[in-house]
Amino acid sequence: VHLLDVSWYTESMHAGHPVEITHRHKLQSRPFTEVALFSVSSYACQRRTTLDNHNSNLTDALSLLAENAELSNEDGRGVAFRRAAALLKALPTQVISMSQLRGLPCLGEHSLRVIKDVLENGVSSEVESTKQSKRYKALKILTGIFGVGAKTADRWIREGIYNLEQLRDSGQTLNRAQKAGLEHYDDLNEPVTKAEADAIGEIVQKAVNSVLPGSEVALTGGFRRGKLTGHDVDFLITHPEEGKEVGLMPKVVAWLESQKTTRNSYLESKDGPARPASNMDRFERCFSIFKLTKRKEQETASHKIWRAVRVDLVVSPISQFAFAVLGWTGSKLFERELRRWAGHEKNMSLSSHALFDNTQNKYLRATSEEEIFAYLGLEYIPPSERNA
Ligand code: DCT
Ligand code: MG
Repeated sequence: VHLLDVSWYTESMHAGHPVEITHRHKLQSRPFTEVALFSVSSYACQRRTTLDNHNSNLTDALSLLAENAELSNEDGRGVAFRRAAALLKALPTQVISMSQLRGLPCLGEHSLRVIKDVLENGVSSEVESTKQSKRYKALKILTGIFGVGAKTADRWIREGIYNLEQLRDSGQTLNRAQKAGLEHYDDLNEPVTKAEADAIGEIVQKAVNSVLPGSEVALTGGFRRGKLTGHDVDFLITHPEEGKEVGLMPKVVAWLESQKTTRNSYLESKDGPARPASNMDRFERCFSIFKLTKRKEQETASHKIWRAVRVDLVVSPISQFAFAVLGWTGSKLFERELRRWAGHEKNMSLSSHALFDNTQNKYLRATSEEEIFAYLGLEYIPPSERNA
């Protein structure tokens, strides 16, 4: 495995930010029982959430219900479950009794019901019935296709399509991304490892250096937060001289495509699935499928010597780079909470491009994530503690 030469990234990951225990954790001793009480901030961006989750039995249940809500276009419900799960991820110990949760924020009635069920019965009946439901199973299978979102999957289900075989037989017209998604279905649903992410990082670095020397590549997304696997690999590209990055993406894509006969990669999709709404769509962004050569020991019985991996490339001008790094590092909930904090508590608007102070009526410039947290009046949270 080759290591990526992205020194600024390594620096910011190892800059020695102290890991503080922010959750005051009291143990109340009573006869025969010990109940831990927690005090936790209500915004996820005020908390330190590592990958060390002591309540995965509860967070798995809530995350599944969140996913089901999101796939059913019930975003409000989805966020409520996500917030509840994120709060539990930030607790320093395992919850064993409902009484420990008294007074905690983010836990709505519905989430508390699910938690109670899991604590008392080991599983949540709602989660179990959701998992078994024909609709949920179909939504999972169909949205597992690159380029297929909840809306498309829902339409197909209403037309009686519940699995890949039925989709193939249905004669539905698929766009280019969806065709690729179907073709590489198994590969793309296989988690990407850190080693594979690093190997892809090297390819991206090479591509970028070839078309514009001096450009910088930063790993973002889950891998920057220290995750060991992901559903894709996210990169942010910039150049230290403002303006040099203009038009960079098509050149990088062309370079990657030109290498298709070599060991590395070809870009399957330049435009990918529907562009995301919201503040994410102004970047030069590229969803792609890389063809990653497997190492000898990874070759399977099928003797396939490569696998498909989803890669997300974003180009940012250097003046916006700190905001882009912050915005693309995630987690999704952490980002959502940062924007909510900015708006509700600070009268500011945060995006992956900029921070606007509505009170002073001006943009606030920043060259580091630390500065942005400072503007927002938040304690700096390093990437490894943004796993909300
Ligand atoms: N992002 C966001 N809001 C979205 C989508 C993405 O803020 N609706 C940001 C945060 C994470 C980053 O973009 C990359 O997105 P994903 O790859 O979907 O997330 P991830 O944390 O990298 O998850 P995974 O490890 O599964 O790739
Ligand atoms: Mg990712």
